[in-house]
Amino acid sequence: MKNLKGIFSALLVSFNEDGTINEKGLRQIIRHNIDKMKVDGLYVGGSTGENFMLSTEEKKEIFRIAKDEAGDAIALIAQVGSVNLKEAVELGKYATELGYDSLSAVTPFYYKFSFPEIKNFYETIIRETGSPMIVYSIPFLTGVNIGVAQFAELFENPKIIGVKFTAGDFYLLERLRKAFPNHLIYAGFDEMMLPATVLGVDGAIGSTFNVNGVRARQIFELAQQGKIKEAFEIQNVTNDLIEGILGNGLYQTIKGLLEEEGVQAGYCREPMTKSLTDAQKKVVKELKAKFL
Ligand code: HMN
Repeated sequence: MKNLKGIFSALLVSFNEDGTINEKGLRQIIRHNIDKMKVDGLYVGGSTGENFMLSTEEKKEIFRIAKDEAGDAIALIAQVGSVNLKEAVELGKYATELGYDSLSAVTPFYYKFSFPEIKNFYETIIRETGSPMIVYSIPFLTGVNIGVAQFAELFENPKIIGVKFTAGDFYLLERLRKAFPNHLIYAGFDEMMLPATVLGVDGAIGSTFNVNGVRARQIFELAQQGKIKEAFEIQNVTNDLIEGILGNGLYQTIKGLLEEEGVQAGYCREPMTKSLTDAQKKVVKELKAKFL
């Protein structure tokens, strides 16, 4: 298994206007991340990949294209979580056969699953695939909160190697770091990367790294070296960019910025708004001029 620490872009997917996958564009996004953003790895099939709006076959196609384009150049994590456990297992087997370095799965959502049900969800995917697993915890979208005691239960399974922590609860993050010094913890909010790094995360997984990966690495490495003032300055610039992105439509704007960089990032998938208005395109140009 590759080193799974460091900076991981949550991979965007390029779609054509009719919603089909634009393979050429997807390959260009992957190359941009490897060649220009110099990321350590890709998180494939996450929220940023518009994953929860796709069919099983489309998810597989994206896993296949990403592995084919990236090869062994960087680490690859496949997000296979779904409320359909059978689908999660099928995707997990597929990504494992392709040679992904780890699986990850969002906590099952929509229904109010009990913790034993959530635990069984992870145990089943691991048993069926034999792959390592990173829990994807994103309470603000799933409504699922996992505390220290529950993580301790999950981590009893040696195949559960870490957590992608997309939350702003820094008390919980500090408690997790202290309780589990040997598990991988990833920061999931790019705008809070500096405080998360100070608290000792092993890496970060972010959507904005597709266009801001170089600054993200600087924040991460400076903070690890204790150069907080320098890291803070770069986080400030980064957050000016992120504020602009969030105010203009998250994934559409990152795609717009990639298009400005010559990458065919394409459309978003409905029910998300497919593309930017002229006024939003103007904001993209301003963000590009200021931050890229
Ligand atoms: C994913 O699954 O793709 C991840 O959630 C990526 C990452 O955690 C992003 N979260 C979401 O988009 C929900 C963040 O990078 C986020 O986009 C960024 O911090 C802006 O808020």
